Amino acid sequence: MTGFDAIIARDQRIEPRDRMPDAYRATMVRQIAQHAHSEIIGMQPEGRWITRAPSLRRKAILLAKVQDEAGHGLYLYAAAETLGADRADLTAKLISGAQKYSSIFNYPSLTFADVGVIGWLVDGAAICNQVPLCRTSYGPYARAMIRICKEESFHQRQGYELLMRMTRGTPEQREMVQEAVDRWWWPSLMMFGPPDAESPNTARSMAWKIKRHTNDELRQRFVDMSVPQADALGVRLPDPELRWNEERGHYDFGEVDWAEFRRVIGGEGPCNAERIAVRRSAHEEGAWVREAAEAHAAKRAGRAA
Ligand code: BYC
Repeated sequence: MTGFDAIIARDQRIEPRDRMPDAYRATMVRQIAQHAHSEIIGMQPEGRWITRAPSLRRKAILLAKVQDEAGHGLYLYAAAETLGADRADLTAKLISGAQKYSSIFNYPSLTFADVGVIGWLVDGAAICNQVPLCRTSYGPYARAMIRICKEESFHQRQGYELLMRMTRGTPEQREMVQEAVDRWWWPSLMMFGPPDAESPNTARSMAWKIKRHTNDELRQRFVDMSVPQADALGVRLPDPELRWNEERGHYDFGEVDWAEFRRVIGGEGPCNAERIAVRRSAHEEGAWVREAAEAHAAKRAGRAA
């Protein structure tokens, strides 16, 4: 065994100059681009709360978090470029709907409690999914994920800390948290992707060590992790079938509404059109910045020559 297969078998990393099957390259570009797009679109639901955060401290924390997400998007676009992808082309594919981003960001953030619940559940699910990606087989993606995961843990803790404050506050604040948990729980479970039996990419991505666990394995890990956290907060997870299964050593949980998942990734979620419209207008209104940066780079290159 030589080349690509040997590197994978030895559990080493594939680097940009290594030979790799075209399908591996295409899968990596698809996953990294979707991931980058998710970070960028993911700035929107929370970003709208920056001006309305209830204190200077909460504003500063939220601003830092949303800025981190922009940074994650940029590391990931840079990782996709090492595979030959073109950043402008990736942005065009996001805006035209040719490439996906995570389903979760097509749900609205209706109250300030959503900021806490997004941190706790959405970033919690993201960490569960992304920690194993620190050992993914493509080197630049794995290295980007190490830094991203460190920042994601800060995001998750800020969400949990906000919820601890709110659940120890007034009855109205506790109700607001519960209502947000009711809305975000099921969409958070959808973040792990379709059930294994309906996941066209899992088997091959596991063989190539891009994915280290299946969608269902990670979803179960997230449920097991979240139940004690919900108890500690004093909130109820909106699933009547949720109960500890002594034999399996895991929590059993109800069936995700997969028809809703398919609708949301098919473009019919509550906020798909708005998310893309905002991204499109930011891109168009930012054209002068890109042109100015290019003119500046050309001038410096001219001077250096
Ligand atoms: N939403 O065969 P499957 C964040 C697609 S950012 C939309 O199982 P795979 C954060 C899937 O891509 C969170 N699409 O695919 C940011 C595939 O598409 P194609 C983003 C989904 O790739 C800001 C098709 O359905 N995280 O954390 O083996 C603030 C079939 O699925 C979804 C990442 O991107 C979904 N939920 O596994 C806060 C992590 N699920 O082939 C937080 C990296 C599936 O039709 N990605 N699809 O184009 C992954 O780990 C894997 O790509 C997935 C899916 C587990 C998501």
